[in-house]
Amino acid sequence: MMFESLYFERLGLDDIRDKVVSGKRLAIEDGERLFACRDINAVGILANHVRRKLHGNAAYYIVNRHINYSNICVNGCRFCAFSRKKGDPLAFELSEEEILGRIRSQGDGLTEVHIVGGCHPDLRLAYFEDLLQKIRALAPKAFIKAFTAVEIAHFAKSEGMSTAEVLERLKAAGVQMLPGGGAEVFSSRIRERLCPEKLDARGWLDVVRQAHEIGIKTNATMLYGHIETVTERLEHMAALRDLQDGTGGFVCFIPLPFQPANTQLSHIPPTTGIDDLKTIAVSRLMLDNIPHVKAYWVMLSVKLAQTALMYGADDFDGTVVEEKIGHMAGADSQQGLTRAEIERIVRDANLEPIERDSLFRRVDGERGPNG
Ligand code: V47
Ligand code: SF4
Repeated sequence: MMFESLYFERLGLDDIRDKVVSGKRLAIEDGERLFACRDINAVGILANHVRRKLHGNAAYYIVNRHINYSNICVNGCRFCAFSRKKGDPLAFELSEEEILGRIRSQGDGLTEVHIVGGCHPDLRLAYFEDLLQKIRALAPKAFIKAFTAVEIAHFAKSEGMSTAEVLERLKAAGVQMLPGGGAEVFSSRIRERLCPEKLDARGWLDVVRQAHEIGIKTNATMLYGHIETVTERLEHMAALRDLQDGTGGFVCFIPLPFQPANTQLSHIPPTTGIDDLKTIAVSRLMLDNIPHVKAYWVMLSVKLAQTALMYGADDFDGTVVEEKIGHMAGADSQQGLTRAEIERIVRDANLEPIERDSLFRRVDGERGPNG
């Protein structure tokens, strides 16, 4: 049996195997050794063991729709192909009617709306409060997951308010959860080089902590595959794990492979499948207190995301419908998947597709236009 200690002993990973089997926390140095291991299946077996212990045969997905309200952004992150300055021919800003129309077109079966945009120089908090109330009225059953910690900090700055106050206002207007974007890699070395204008690591973690403290759960991402080291990836995971020990507010971790096309880093080659699988697997093993790891098919490709369900991931994200951030940077996945397509992909991995809501509670799906 592959899980026998001899196999791991030969790879010099028997102590890590023992820690994983007995549920002991892995150190950054353990993560470095897993990344250095040349046998992807050994790392995958360990991650799959944890994944199965937590979630059995289930693989989760959600009927959701992404809405990027605007790509106008005051920041200029070097890894971003999505953002534009105001006045640029490729800048866009959806009108309120366009946003509501996108939600209306999904019908009743929509479980989640995922709303994010750039740090827009003039859209005010009151505009979003009004928009959220209209979305709530239009789709009362849909969970509203909106605005990354970076957008929250941007609203606070432009309104002259504290981030805690912005979070309270948005919560009152209908925001139920924050997506995990904007975390990138916490290393200040990386942030200074790639996104110096963006909210720093401490700021990101503070906003997320405040959200957790007022009962708003969040996700957390990690953008990898550019100029970061493996240790910087692991330090990023350790910072999330530390915060999670205190708040318990993270629902899902999402490793995002960097898509280089049309960015200022287009000379960097895309990640390889082995690095993607290893990153998913090591995330599952390091983040012992975050319940879910997402294989985000938009960035990973549908085929690799399916494979990742065997390497530690338990969530396939969702129907998505329309996606700009990855696709403007060259992601060659389709725009959306139907419920039937996701179920076929999951079943073909010998797993049971479970439709979930944003907090991973089971949904007994009514068939909407996506299904
Ligand atoms: O914050 C920007 C990243 C994020 C690129 O919480 C890029 O459920 C790859 O956060 N290549 C947005 N990534 C996506 C995101 C997300 C997606 C799906 C689900 C959830 C969730 C969150 O995309 C940004 C940034 O970190 N990003 N440019 C790029 N070229
Ligand atoms: Fe703006 Fe976000 Fe793109 Fe950075 S990643 S430039 S903050 S839209």
